[in-house]
Amino acid sequence: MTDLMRSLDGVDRDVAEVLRAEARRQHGTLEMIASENFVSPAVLAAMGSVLTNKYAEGYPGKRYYGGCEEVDVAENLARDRAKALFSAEHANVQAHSGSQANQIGYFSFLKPGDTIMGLSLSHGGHLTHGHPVNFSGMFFKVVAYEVSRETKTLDYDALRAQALRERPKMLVAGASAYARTWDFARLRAICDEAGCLLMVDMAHIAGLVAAGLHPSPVPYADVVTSTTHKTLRGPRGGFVLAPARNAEVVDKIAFPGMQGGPFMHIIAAKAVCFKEAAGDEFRAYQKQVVANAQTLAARFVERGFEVVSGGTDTHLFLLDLASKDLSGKKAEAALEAAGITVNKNTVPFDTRSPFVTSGIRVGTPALTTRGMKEREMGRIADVMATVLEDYANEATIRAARAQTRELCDAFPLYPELW
Ligand code: DSN
Repeated sequence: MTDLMRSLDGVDRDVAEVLRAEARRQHGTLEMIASENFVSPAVLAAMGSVLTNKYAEGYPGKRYYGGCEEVDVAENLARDRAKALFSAEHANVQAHSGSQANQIGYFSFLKPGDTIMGLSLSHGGHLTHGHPVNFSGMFFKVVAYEVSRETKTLDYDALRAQALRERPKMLVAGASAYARTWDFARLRAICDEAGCLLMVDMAHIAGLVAAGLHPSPVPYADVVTSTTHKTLRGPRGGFVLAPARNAEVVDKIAFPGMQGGPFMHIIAAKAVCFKEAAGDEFRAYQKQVVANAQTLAARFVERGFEVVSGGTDTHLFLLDLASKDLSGKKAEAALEAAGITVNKNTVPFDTRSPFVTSGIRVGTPALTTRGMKEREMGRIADVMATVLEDYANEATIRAARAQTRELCDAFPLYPELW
């Protein structure tokens, strides 16, 4: 047990037990939610640090509070490392989350009532890209683009025609459930033709971009937003990158426009994450993430499942279970009982509601962090396929659970925290 856990135990055994139980759950299940990952002990240490005590509204060297000399060092490290990692002219590392990074991106350039054009949530987009129940859909007029019915991939010609017809003020690229490579150069050309701004939310693919395994949006976008906790494997939080010409407006909208005091402990942890992401080990990790996703997807295809768009270039893919007469909701529950955590997800042109869905989203960043490789992916795909084909059979689920437990024990996670 760590010293910090010992002191928590002394004060609040209830919460200490939640932390231990969650560490045991994370160890004992196969985490395949595409947006989740396991941070390093170094990132965890920075998050659970005395930097949480410090108010530091403003920016390094220009704060509204005294005593900021140490946290200034942390924020400068985070900013400089983010800029170097992504070859960006400017980085703002204060966004508390991906949603707030997107708020900063929008309000740096738009006024309420302006039109944005984003990928429909049910086609892989994100709530904050213009969904009616989200601030983005409440503040802005929204034109949603979709993937092609035939290929389930982006149709850039259709997207261009739509942008020229609708003339949005900003095109939003990026997704939370799209498995294929984005052509940012093409999007830039479309935006130039349509006279609109380009914002890229690279939250899902940030780790791949950092490792050079997905084209970077930085040379093309007016603003790039991201989280730090998905493929990038850092603390829960956000950041914004921009060309120098947009640095001032982005910083002003981040603070005082959108947020108050930055989370300095999280900013320090972001600095650690950016340092880790610049190393050779991280690049090898990201290559394995993609190889693992491709191995899993290929095995599902072999087993007769429909992988949306036929495969993946990234860390995730969608399984369309409609032909198996199975909803995403049932699939998620059956897999959970077998020790595999995924999320139900709509598939493009889904006929079921978002609470039921026809698909599940499958991702490999977390399993790859545990050290699992192609061999384990083949085994996991077989376990999953067997569960999905026989989800009502308790004996099948029990046998699958035994296999997933064995796999988990072979790749221990945070053993010092249980
Ligand atoms: N909800 C996250 C995801 O799971 O992709 C994105 O914010």
